[in-house]
Amino acid sequence: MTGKVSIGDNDVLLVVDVQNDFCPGGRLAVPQGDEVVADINRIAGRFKHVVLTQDWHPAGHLSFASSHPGRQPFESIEVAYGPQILWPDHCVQDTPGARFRDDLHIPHAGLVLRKGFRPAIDSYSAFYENDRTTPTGLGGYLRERGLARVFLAGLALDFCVRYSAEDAQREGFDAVVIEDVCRGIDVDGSVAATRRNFAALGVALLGGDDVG
Ligand code: VGL
Ligand code: ZN
Repeated sequence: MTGKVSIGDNDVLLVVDVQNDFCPGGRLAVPQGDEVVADINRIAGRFKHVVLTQDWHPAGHLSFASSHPGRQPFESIEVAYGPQILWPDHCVQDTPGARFRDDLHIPHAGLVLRKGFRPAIDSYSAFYENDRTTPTGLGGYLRERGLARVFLAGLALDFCVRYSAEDAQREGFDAVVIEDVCRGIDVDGSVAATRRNFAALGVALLGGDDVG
């Protein structure tokens, strides 16, 4: 997708996990994660409909390496629903790291969707948890609101943005990732895998300057 895209009443901006722990100084810092905040604020101003997602784990969450003695962050293990990457403790409910960045300023956002709050299931996608069957309810919300095209921005490109965009597309929405307002973690080639999957599924990529 190139050139100016005009944003209308059936479009929604999904702002993914712009939280302290995913920015420099945080527990699971995404390199340059803080750089996207000002641009996201600006782009959000173009949208009538904005949804914020918030990674929101209980202490001792299954996705934390610290919950698995002898395991290290960024290793992968098998859990009940399949492979799961282990992370440093991050976005623990009601801690400063789980808060949105102070400079994120989108007062007109209509929904804050929390995810990853079940102790034994991680959730990268804003639509389905990592067991790939537990819905968050976001699909129903968007459909009921008549929102058809889902633009995505935020952190991390290769995890929560990726899985949210893929699920949006699979659920029959048109997913558009605004690539320059995302940053990736890149675990074992996950950024390259993200680009391959976007191409295979028809997830569109766009620059922030193209959002008119
Ligand atoms: C995320 C890893 C673990 C993300 C969340 O927001 O991309 N990544 N939890
Ligand atoms: Zn998480």
